[in-house]
Amino acid sequence: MTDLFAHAGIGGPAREPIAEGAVLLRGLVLAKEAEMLSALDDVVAAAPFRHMVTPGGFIMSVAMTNCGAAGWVTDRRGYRYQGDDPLSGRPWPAMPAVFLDLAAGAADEAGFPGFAPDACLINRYEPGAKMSLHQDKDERDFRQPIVSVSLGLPATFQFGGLARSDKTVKLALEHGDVVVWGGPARLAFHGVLPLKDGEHSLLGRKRINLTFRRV
Ligand code: MD3
Ligand code: FE
Repeated sequence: MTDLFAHAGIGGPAREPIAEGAVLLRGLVLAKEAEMLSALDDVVAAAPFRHMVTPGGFIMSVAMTNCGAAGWVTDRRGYRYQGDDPLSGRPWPAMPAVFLDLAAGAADEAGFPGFAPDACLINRYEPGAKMSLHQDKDERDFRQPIVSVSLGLPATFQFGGLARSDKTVKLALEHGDVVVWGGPARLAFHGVLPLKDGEHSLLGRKRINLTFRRV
């Protein structure tokens, strides 16, 4: 089927290849925006954002929480996934169905049918917050993609290669964008430049990023 009319909803969302294994689905969230934001409010009410500490003792500028059977955490002991929220000692909030559907649908669209994420890391950027270049390798099976969802203020995302020293390309990620990172892109170094101040009509002075993982 042709993709010429993708923006009209014929043939599915517009797929933009970013790199081998990485596909940008611009605006994919917009149709479910209200439902997504309402589900996000529920998760954050049960498991608030917090600034975690790296094993090296630095406080992260990005505030984080999680939903799903497992959540990503860092403290002086290291990085890991765990079933309980260390703040409350209770399980992370369940993954909302609207999150699961969006992530599975995006992965399917990008050529990864049957993606069933069991963790969703939720990152909150306020002006100046950044994420240094890193790889996501705390998961067991790198054949599983990661699906990322951007909401709120736009950010400049950096995407490199399999070595930290490989050259990086910059990409603007905007409200509603979804990216599926699989295949050779799965272990690529990536990061986010310091968030520029601004005002988003729905989210105010912040950016929220959701990453769906099979851990
Ligand atoms: C490429 N988050 O949570 S999303 C992270 O915008 C993370 O908050 C960034 O990197 C953010 O780990 C970037 C895009 C992204 C997420 C995971 C990836 C790109 C990726 C995993 C592998 C390769
Ligand atoms: Fe990452």
